[in-house]
Amino acid sequence: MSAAVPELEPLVLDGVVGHPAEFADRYRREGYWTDQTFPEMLFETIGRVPDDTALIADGRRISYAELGERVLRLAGGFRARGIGRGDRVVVQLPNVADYVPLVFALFELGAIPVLALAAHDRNEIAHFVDLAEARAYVTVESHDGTDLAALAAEIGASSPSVAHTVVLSRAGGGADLEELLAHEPLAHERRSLPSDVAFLQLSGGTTGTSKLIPHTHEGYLGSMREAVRVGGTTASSVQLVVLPMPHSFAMRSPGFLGALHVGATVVLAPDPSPDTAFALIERHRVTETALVPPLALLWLNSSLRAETDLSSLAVVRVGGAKFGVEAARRIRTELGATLQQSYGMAEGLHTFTGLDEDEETVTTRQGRPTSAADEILIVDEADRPVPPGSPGHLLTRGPATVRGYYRTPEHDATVFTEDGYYRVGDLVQQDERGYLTVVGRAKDQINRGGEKIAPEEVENHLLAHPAVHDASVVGVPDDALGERTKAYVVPRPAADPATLTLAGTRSFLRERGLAAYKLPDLVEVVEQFPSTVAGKVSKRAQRAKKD
Ligand code: J2J
Repeated sequence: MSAAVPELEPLVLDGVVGHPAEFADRYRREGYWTDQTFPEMLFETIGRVPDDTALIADGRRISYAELGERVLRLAGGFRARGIGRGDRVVVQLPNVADYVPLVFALFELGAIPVLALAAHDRNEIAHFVDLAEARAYVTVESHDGTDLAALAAEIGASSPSVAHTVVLSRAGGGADLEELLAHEPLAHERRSLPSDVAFLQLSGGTTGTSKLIPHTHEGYLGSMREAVRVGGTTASSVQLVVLPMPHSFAMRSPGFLGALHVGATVVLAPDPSPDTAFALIERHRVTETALVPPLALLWLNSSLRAETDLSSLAVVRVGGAKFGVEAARRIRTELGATLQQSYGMAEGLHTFTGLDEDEETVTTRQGRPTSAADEILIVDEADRPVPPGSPGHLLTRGPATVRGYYRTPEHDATVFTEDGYYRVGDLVQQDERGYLTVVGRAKDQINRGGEKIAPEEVENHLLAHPAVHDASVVGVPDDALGERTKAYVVPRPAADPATLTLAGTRSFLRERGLAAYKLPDLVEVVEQFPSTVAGKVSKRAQRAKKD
């Protein structure tokens, strides 16, 4: 008889605010949270459909059994490097085949991946490494011209916490990965509890530095299962992932986690262009995908549509930013697919329109919450409920939504109410059936075609420019992206404003290690900023000003 596995104690991670016991009990009792961890979810599927295709990426086809084998080998490799339960590991990868096995290897160990975007640069990565006191950093040689191998070397040498770096070659693979794979595979067993923090997800953010969101196994898998239910993903689905995999829309709405949960096939697109995506859809008979509105428009307007067989595409989910009604109608008429709008936030709540809904609802609403336990309040400036159907600020709490960010108690005090509601920062209205329409945004955040930018972060960097006296960054309307980024700068008295060109400003920010998607699209040098009656910078006036 084998020795009994000792009972695990809950993981203690400082700087994490959990759900109060009465709420956690309710979510478990009502079945939203179950007794399952991420690796247990995956290995359950592997046990059910070992020979089915789990992943198609980089020209490779990986079965569920092979995926499991790879996860356990990589877990053996990480363990040999001393990575274990509770250790934070910054993972910064594009959509490559080894994304899923690497992240699940860390889950298997109970280690906590910090899921960065491939588009991030030195500034963001250094911040995540410091904040999370990461023990390891996993990345690729380079991405979109950013030399990440050099960054890994720099971080490996300078960070007091980072003991290991793993650098994949540009399209995945490479010597570091082979080294990890060379170890004895671990046996799959419970090394973390469903109530443990499983990973740290990025928040779009509104303030100077990005926040990390601590999601537990039970909370995140719960929200994924609800999305699978309303999204209709089944074992015969073939899901194309075009959005960055660390994004919560791509991950759990229902995302690749939902697909792995039901035993579907996940196809990874190395880039979201119609060229690449349409060929994959035709070749692998893709049935579902998730897009941000500018991508949906790009696909709709592509001449390649006529030349490719997209008839397998049954469901197209669109979210991340407001999708216009006219474009929304075209998903059915021109792509021949059912549109499922989704509104959500990495902090937790996600909403969907139903698959068999009437045209009016599907094209004008952003969906309704997935579970009856998701609590929604729509309030005025003083937190008083607005009359039903009127627009107001969205507050929410529930089984999917966290109660605080990682290690930011002061910030939490401003964005969570005393009752634990998250102040989303969006203006919404709700119809009598519970459907939400997003009508505006109250938070200081730019939504550049689904990519979220905290103006304050960019402003802080601009203020370090020797010729800048003051800076204000806003989102201005843009036909293709919804919004693009405009920086207003007031030069220093003796400065030569000629240094403050768009190109000059962008290269200055780039040299400071800021991700490319956060760079301003427009720069305007002004003598002073417009002000509100209260004497603050009027960002509203700056947003409305014509070029
Ligand atoms: C208008 N604004 C939207 C929509 C998000 C599913 C879907 C999206 C996200 C996401 C997500 C919008 N219409 N349909 O995590 O699981 C804006 C809002 C929101 C912010 C959150 C998911 N869908 N938004 O986009 O954390 O302003 O999550 O508060 O990236 O995007 O952004 P993010």
